Amino acid sequence: MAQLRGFASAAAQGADIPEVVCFEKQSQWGGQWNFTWRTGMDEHSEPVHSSMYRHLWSNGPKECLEFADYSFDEHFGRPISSYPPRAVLWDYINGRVEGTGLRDWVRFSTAVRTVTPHPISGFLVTSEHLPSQSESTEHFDDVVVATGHFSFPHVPAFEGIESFPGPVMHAHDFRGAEELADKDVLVIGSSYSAEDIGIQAHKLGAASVVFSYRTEPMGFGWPASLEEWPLVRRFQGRTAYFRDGRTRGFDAVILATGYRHHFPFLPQELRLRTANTLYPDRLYKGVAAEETPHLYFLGMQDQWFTFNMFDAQAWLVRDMILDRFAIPAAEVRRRDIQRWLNRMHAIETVREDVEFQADYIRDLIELTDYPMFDLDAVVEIFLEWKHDKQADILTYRDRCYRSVMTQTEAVPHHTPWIEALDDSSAAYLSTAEVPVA
Ligand code: FAD
Ligand code: NA7
Repeated sequence: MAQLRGFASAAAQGADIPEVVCFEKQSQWGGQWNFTWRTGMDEHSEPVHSSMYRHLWSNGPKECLEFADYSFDEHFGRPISSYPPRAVLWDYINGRVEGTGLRDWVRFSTAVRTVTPHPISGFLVTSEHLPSQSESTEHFDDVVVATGHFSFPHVPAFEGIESFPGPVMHAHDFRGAEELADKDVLVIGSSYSAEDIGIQAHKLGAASVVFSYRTEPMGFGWPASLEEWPLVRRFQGRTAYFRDGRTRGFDAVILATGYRHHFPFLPQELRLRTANTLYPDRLYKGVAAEETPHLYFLGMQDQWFTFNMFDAQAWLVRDMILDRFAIPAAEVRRRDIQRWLNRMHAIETVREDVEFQADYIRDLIELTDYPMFDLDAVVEIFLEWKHDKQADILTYRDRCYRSVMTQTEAVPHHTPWIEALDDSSAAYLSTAEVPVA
């Protein structure tokens, strides 16, 4: 959606843009934010893309992801809270592009099957229109891969887990915590998914949650029924045996063990191979395949920033495709990539981590006409957010921040997050009307 918007914005300023075709395997746009009740396979027997769950709310302040060319004020017409539920964020990203004609550029319900370098130039792209099962192969000069990297789960095995009698699922298949009420839940992993699924389970009445960490505990001040234990060594029936010698019985196991960058439609040599990191190697400016001209990737980084970072990337990729930005020689590209990798490897603090991504985005925006915004102010919001979570993991979503785009102060949601069970857009937006100052 960022890439489409980037091209549309150049066209609106009179640029001659190429034909743009977007293949989207779902019948709606919005990627992860396009929630589905399905797990496993979709209606066309394709792997389900979205990993989001019914009661997911933004896990970071919306002030950190706001588009620089389309503010929350512009979309909602009044201040809203800082942590909207997913339906409200979908509405925001949809609002920027809906009604602008961009849907005509998208072939919905169409999955890309293969992308093959053409012997002379460009790529041959084979796609399948899923409802009709009709396949077509077309030539494109440039290919932008924007398929996300939180859809194909990383699912490690644990000795004896096959004897566990209750539900065992990866976070990708988690759709809601209702069934965890009164249950003793084991969540393996110690990152965003573990944290949020654990507190969702608590919110919806789980009797207890044990988080099991491999490297580091998350270290929040958890309520009494939530605890962090070291890694599980093995299971025997419903009993888990932990590294520190403790044992405990559970009713459900959730593997919040992360995702894999997975590009089944690319030939082996074109696939991006990386862990979930701030600067995947072999991407010039974090977007252009180092060894394959005209192949680009968006959003492949580990993410503090999201929507506005995708914009910064999309605008630069657009300008690379339009030849407004000349991609330099191989040695220059390698030096630039290496400089970022060296800096990433030297990161020691959370502040340095966030500042790294802010500086990366600044570097991109300075190369295009995407509106520059106060990235330093956003870094401070991220650090405040970290602090708020540390202070109270159950109330951080009730905090409010000021937009760096419009200076509008968010307003508290009518219901504290822990009590808010109806997170539909209608319920969320049913607050008293407060006009934007
Ligand atoms: P995606 O949103 O994953 O979109 C990729 C698109 O590519 C999908 O529409 C998919 O159908 C399509 N596609 C994939 N393969 C093919 C194919 N072969 N052919 C055609 N189409 C294909 N970010 C935040 O800012 N705040 C949050 O609170 C937040 N919470 C998150 C919670 C969860 C559980 C997850 C998984 C992610 C969360 N994120 C959050 C990060 C989220 O991934 C980004 O906000 C954003 O969705 C990434 O956008 P994307 O376009 O890169 O990828
Ligand atoms: P992340 O952030 O990639 O984290 C994956 C977690 O899984 C991390 O704590 C890992 O531990 C842990 N992990 C991975 N493999 C194992 C094994 N074998 N055993 C135990 N623990 C393991 O993924 P998330 O799903 O939390 O977050 C991804 C996005 O989804 C994020 O942007 C959110 O907004 C939603 P480690 O610390 O590496 O030892």
